[in-house]
Amino acid sequence: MIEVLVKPGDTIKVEQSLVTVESDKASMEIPSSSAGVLKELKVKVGDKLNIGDLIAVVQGAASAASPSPQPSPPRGEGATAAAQTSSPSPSPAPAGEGRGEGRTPPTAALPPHDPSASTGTLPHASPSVRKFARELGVPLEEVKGSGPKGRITQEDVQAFTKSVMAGDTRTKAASGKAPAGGGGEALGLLPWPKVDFAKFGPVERKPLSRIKKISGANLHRNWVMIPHVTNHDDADITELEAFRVSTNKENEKSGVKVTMLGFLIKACVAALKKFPEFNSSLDGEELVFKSYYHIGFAADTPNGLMVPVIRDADKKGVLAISQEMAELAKKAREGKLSPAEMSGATFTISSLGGIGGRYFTPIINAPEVAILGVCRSQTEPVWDGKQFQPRLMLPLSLSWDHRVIDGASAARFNAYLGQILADFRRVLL
Ligand code: CAO
Repeated sequence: MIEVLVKPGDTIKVEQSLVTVESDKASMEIPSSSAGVLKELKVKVGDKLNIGDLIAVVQGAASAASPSPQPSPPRGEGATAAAQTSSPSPSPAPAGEGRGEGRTPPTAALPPHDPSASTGTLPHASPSVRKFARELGVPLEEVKGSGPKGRITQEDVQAFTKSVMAGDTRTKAASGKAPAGGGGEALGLLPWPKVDFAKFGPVERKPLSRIKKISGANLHRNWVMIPHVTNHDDADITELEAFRVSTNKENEKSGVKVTMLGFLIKACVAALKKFPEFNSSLDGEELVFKSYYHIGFAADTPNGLMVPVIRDADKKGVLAISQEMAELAKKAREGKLSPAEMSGATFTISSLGGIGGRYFTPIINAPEVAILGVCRSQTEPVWDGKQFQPRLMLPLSLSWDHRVIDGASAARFNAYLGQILADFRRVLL
């Protein structure tokens, strides 16, 4: 068995492929003979399967009228494995799901499966045709079957592909109905390559976390829709770091620790005030300038990236900002942030300073128009006109929306930010 296509908790349809098996001559998918919620998988990648082996336990099962379907011959020949779902099972059932009470309901009395019915069932096609369609990125539910009872054949899939390539047919995805973060067909791109990774070595499949799914879709949209440019610069934070260290010593008892990010938030507010277009949003052909300064900061959590927001950062001191940041970062890591605590940002900072690196190209958090990426500071030789001086330099990477901001403004923003970080008294001016 080389691939598992379902997981416990999935709602399974009749004829839906459960696993892929491979013999030395061909690979093929094994379809489910029952519909219902998948309770338990009885097999794992690497197992050897024989005809009649139990693959999965399906609860609330409604099965096809025919006994467990034998898979159609694969492309290639000599299939050696077949399998069945929770219907007649030679294998021991799990505790509480044995053949007596508590077992998944028998399926024989349920109405026969009508393959031509469109509701609740997959398009009528053999596993090998479904695999073929998946490799090409063809949405089978949009293909008209020419076989008996509307069965979709390999020729139907080929004809559909030709028709799409010739521009005679548009897939639903290409008509703008693609799910967020879905295939590239909507952009007229080739389908995503479908690779059987297990052919090249052992693999493990894990579902994306909920946060990764949500943030991924947002990042993808922002990256595709915003013309990004990133300016890199360095700020001399030698004095500021010394001040930070002494502040932390003085405040040791208060329990509030100030990191460079606290100063950066404050410094960015000053730069946003001087360059208001960085604190704006694009709305059609208008720019919305905001008179408030809510700063988002990217927080790395076990479940993925989150962006809590420090509200009214212009009205708060660095100590208060640092304390709030620590609380919000803790909440983010515990998955306890409320939507309100993650909304309304006018500008975002993504700091990898605690981790490392030199520069990167952060993706703008729409509908904001700029984001500052910060990496780890390091002591570097800086020429002062007479000699090299050891200075602590902070790498800055500012990504900005070229529809709203020009390169010159971005360079000025970074330069001003650098001046503030080099001498924080400028914030008072
Ligand atoms: N240069 C050198 N050291 C730095 C630094 C910098 N720019 N920024 C932070 N540090 C140091 C801190 O001083 C601290 O040192 P000590 O432990 O010796 O006191 C250490 O690095 C850890 O800092 P921190 O990361 O805990 O605190 P922070 O305020 O800098 O950042 C937070 C807080 C929540 C932003 C951070 O923990 C985090 O999650 N960063 C990742 C953000 C991210 O994933 N961005 C990528 C987004 S795109 O995928």
